[in-house]
Amino acid sequence: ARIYTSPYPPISVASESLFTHLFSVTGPNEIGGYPAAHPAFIDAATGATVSRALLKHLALSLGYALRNHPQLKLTRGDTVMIFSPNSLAFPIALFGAISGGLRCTLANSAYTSRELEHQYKDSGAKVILVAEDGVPVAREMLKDLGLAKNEVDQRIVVLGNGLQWAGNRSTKTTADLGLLTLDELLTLGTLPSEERFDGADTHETVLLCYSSGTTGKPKGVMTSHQNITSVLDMVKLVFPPLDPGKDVMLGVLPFYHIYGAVKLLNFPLAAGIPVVIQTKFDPVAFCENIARYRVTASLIVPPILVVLSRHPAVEKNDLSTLKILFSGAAPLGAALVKDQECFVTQGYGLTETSPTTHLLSTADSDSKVGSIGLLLPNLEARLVVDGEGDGLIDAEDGQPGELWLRGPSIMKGYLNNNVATKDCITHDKWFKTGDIGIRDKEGYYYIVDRRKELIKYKQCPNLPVLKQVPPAELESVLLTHPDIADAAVIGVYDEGEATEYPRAYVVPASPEKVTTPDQKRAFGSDVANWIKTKVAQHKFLRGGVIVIDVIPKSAAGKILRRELRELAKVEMEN
Ligand code: 4UW
Repeated sequence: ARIYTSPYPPISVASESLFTHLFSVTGPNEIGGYPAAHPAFIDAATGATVSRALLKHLALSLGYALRNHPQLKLTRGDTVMIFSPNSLAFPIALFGAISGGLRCTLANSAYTSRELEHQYKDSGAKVILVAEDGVPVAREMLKDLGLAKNEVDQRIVVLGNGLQWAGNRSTKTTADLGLLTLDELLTLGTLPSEERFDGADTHETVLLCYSSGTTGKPKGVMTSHQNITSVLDMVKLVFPPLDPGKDVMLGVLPFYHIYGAVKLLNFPLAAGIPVVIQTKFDPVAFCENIARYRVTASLIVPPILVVLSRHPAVEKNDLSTLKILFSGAAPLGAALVKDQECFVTQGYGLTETSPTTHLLSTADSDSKVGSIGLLLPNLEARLVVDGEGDGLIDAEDGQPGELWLRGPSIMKGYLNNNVATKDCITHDKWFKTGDIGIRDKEGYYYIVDRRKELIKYKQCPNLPVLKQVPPAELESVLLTHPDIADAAVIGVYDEGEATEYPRAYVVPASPEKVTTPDQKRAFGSDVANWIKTKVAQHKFLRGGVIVIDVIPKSAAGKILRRELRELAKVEMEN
């Protein structure tokens, strides 16, 4: 085998819990290596600020309530779900649960109750910490699970916006819904110290993000304390130098996705950098916040850059403090990068790799445009051409192969799903990313293609993240439509918007009624409208619904998506 190692010196892997790693007292008035009074999170809209010391205190208070409130009484290893858009309350909820030795499963804040139900059930969550707007969805979900009304209400904690805890204690932040609230829970007491995870305990799961992997149905990715503490130390070594006194990050990507959860909630805390929290992407607010808070760095996804590169707000605001934009989660076009005035560099990773495995350092961002950079310390990589048979074949230098990775930040596996885990982690611990990569002579990696079928959709301009749309899920919904006999979904790429759109090919149940182009168009738009009542916004069939005679399938019954993609290409060209 041709095994590539990282060019960086190895770091020593921590053997303490994530909470201890981030929040232990390291000196007089110092938490986690930086001044306790230093801001940790700032609410962009109001300027309300939570210091490192206050965050620790609030976390230990929530940890106390989750463990001791008579209605909750959670014990170590229990799972709590966080269902909220970005707000100051999010880090309090996350680190509160973690301080009490609990696992957190983070749910997409746009989920419908049907989508939420799968994750709630599969993760075995016992309590849902939910933003006020999400309460009806949470209630509906718990009711659908068969819980009685009083049981439903006992499982819910309303998060509010967290502002009350950032200085303004007189503001009541949540309506009275007859439910437990974060504000109330934070007043009950404080854990004397966080739950300890030492030595082998650090392999216990702390985070359960849901990722669709290759098969469509979202799976719980078991991320351990050690997965996260090692990735934090690995990234810190390679990340451009940050100055805790000066640098400020703007956090706009959703915290529920692994990219936001680790790189915006954990990493800046570990590096002593405050994060200004913006609830959702909007180009005007984004630029105004950079100017107002003298932001020096932000994490983005490629479609954000597309919006910024043609938006007047960029000229109207003083963005001179901004030094670096980090892009990730999807391919970044070189032309787009060369257009920008600040450094745009990229990272690569997956939910399953906690997430960052590659980073392009700012020094190389000009000469290696388009590269995801070098392999982070402590990681090994292979590029496998044929990973199916007994005799694995590794790609020659400079040739494409499926990227396999090994190291301390690879997930433990998928929750409740050994089959899927075995499919992607080999007996000798290699994780198969499903992405096709190339490594150049100097050790820089490039992602050229994706083996997997997931559609990565970016809803411009309001939601910044590239969301995963699993075709298999949309297909199964389409097949419940009485007038549809068969269906297949693929992503069609729109270069201008830097996003894929989900497109469905459908076979009508009564094809004789759908023959003229007008009938086909009408049938397609009826289906596209119908799907809007069934799934979250980001899964709408924005790439269109096309009537087709038969869905191409392999002998084994697998949809031949490649053929559909070819078809789509021809259709787009005409
Ligand atoms: N170029 C091309 C990229 C890239 C990419 C990811 O939703 P998930 O599971 O996870 C993510 C994680 C993104 C991320 C992690 C760490 C990091 O530092 C960073 O940038 C600063 C971003 O999106 O989807 C994983 C899939 O997303 C694709 C790839 O197909 C991968 O399997 N992907 N990053 N730079 N494609």
